[in-house]
Formats: sequence, C-alpha cells, structure tokens
Amino acid sequence: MAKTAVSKNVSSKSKTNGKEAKRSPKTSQRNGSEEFAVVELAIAEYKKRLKSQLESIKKTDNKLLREMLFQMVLGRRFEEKSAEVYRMGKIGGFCHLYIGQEAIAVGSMMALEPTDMVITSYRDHVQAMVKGMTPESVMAELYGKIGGCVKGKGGSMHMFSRELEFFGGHGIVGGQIGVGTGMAYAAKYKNSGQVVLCFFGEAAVNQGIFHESLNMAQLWKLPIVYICENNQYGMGTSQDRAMSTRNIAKKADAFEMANEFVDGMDVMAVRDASLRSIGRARNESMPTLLEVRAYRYMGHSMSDPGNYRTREEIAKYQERDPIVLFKDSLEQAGVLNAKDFDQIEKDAAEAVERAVKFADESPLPPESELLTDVFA
Ligand SMILES: Cc1ncc(C[n+]2csc(CCOP(=O)(O)OP(=O)(O)O)c2C)c(N)n1
Ligand SMILES: [Mg+2]
Repeated sequence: MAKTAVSKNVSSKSKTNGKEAKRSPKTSQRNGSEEFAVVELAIAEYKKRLKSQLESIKKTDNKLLREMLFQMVLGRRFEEKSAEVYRMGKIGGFCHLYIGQEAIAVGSMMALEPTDMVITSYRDHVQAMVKGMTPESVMAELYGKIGGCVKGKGGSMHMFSRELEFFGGHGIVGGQIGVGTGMAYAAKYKNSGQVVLCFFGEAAVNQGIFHESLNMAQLWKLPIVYICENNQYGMGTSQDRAMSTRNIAKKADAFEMANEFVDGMDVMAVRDASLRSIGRARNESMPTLLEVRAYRYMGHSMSDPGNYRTREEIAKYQERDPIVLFKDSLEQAGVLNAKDFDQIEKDAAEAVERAVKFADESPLPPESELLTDVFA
C-alpha cells in the first residue's frame, strides 16, 4: 500500500516531554510552558529545514512565489478589515477568521489545477479567495448584500461558487468530510481527472464522519486529500482536553492511508506535502491525510472573549508568523526585496479597500430573491 512516512516535523508529545509516552491524566493536562516548549522545538526544526526549503524555493517559479506571498498578505489584511467592519456592525451573525492559518490555504490550494474541487468548514473566506473568488464578492457576502457570491444568502460561513469548483463553507463540524468524499467518488465515477481538497479542523476528527469517510476513501481509492487544519483549539477547548492522542496524521494508519504531519507555518512545507498528495490523488487515485499544524491568532469567532488562553501563548506562536517566515525566506533566496514587499502590501490594502467599497455600495437582496435558490 502506498504510504509516506510521517515527517520529522514537531508532531508528537513524546518529543517535548519524555513522560508523554506513559500518559496519565495529570500529564494529559499540559500547561502553557509545555506548549511553549513545542514552539521552541518547532523553531529548531524549522532552522534545520531552512536549507531544503530554500532549495524548494529555487525550484519554484518566482512569479508563483510572489503570488503566494500576495495571497497570504491579502488574506491577512482582508480578515483584519472584516474584524473592523464587523465591530462597526456592517457584518452580522457568525464570523470566523483565518488569521495565522494563511499558509495552509495558500500552500495547498495553489498546488491545484483550476478544475480541481475544494470544500471546507465555516472558516472559509481565505480559501474562497485563493480559489479565485474576488475579495469584492466575499466581502459583499459577509455584508449579506446582493453582490455576494451567493447573493448575500449564505453569509460568512457559506461561501460557494459552482463555476470555481468551490463547494463551501459548511457549518456542521465534520459535515464537509462526508460531502467531500462524495465529491471525490463522483470525480472517480465520471473519470473527470479532478482532485478534491477537503479541509476541516482538528476538532472534527473526533466525529464519526471522519473515520467513516477515510475508510471509504481508502477502500474505494478516491482522489482526495484530507487536510486537517490543526489550529489547536475547537472553540474554547484545546486539543489536549478533547483528544486522547495528539498525533492526528497517524489516525490514517488505521485505514492504511498515506499521511503526513506538516508545519502549517511554513508555506513551502505545505506546498511540498500538497504536491505529493495531489500527485498521488491524480496519478494513482489514492487518498492522503495531511495534518497541518498552525495556530489561530483570533478568537474562534468574533464573539469569543478568549478566556481559555493567555496573551503570552498567542504571542509565542506569533513568533513563527507564516507571512514573516515566507517573506524572510524569499528575501534570502533573492526572490524578493523590501520594495517588492511594500508593493505587495499596497496592492493587498487597495484590493481590500475596493472590496469594502463594493460591499458598502451593493444593495441588499430585493424581496423577489426571498424564495429563490433556497431549500427548505
Ligand atoms: C456537529 C457540530 N457540533 C458542534 C458544533 C459547534 N461548533 C462549531 S465550531 C466548533 C469547533 C470546531 O473546531 P475545529 O474543528 O477545530 O475547527 P476550527 O474552528 O478550529 O477551525 C464547534 C464545536 C457544530 N457546528 N457542529
Ligand atoms: Mg481547531
């Protein structure tokens, strides 16, 4: 059975704490300093990987590399602006931001062909834009305006575009894992050559649908890459308090499915693992589980007071900011200079301003739209 080794990146507790192998209720309640130890290890691991990362950068087209950085910066600035206009009351309802996780969407999705399919959870604004949706249509959707990608009827959690092969935006935790598996089944049945990227959070892994879907995908040899975005929290509950084992990638071993742990702060590591997995899906019609570990800087949603973690913990993870790491590497590789980065920032800021202006000016859906495109 095709299987890749779990990478040597920081993935298991045993590397941070010798006692972890014999877990007791006491050691499973890890405190902040142990978490920080993981960050230190991640920094050390990253330093070791820098040389091979620079080699990957040199093998990649410069235009694509700059576009990857642009998409990450655009995603960050777009989400910051969304928070700002949310607080002004321009966006209502739920709003889950992606800040800190940009390398996952960009590293994986920019390794796809445009005809490939993507499905994700409610934390979907950046994925939608990386798939090709304009910032205007995403922002107008957040506002609930007619200019939004689904005419303002979906809102933050339900970005969708049939033309762009972007299948949402799902609010039921883990629900998209079953739907994504069905999409991969359809691609295989129709022999369309498409690959599916199916994103979900680490808390979704505790749902039965994850295990049922992986079993079927491996059994039926489906062209899908499951991407677990491990941002370490499901609402206010840390992974350690909800999951008996930290190692999510290894869960795929139960189905003899290929799997890898990936440093989600390193966009090139995400890209390399995604290229391997997408290639396996396209050429061998075999699935992969990627556990991509990052950190959610903001609250679960805009209404989260964040009492379950400290500012110090957040600041510690921000030391490995994915945008800063990538920018530094591109500068080191001679792909980017400070002036180029200023231009990227300027272009992203302008794109976000245009999106807000469009959303501000877009009308609310008219009454005639009340019963169209709605299933009830
Ligand atoms: C089936 C189901 N159970 C509970 C919820 C409430 N809920 C919404 S988000 C969430 C946490 C999910 O965390 P994770 O999967 O790690 O994704 P993240 O929000 O971190 O991206 C929960 C429990 C839900 N939407 N659906
Ligand atoms: Mg999570």
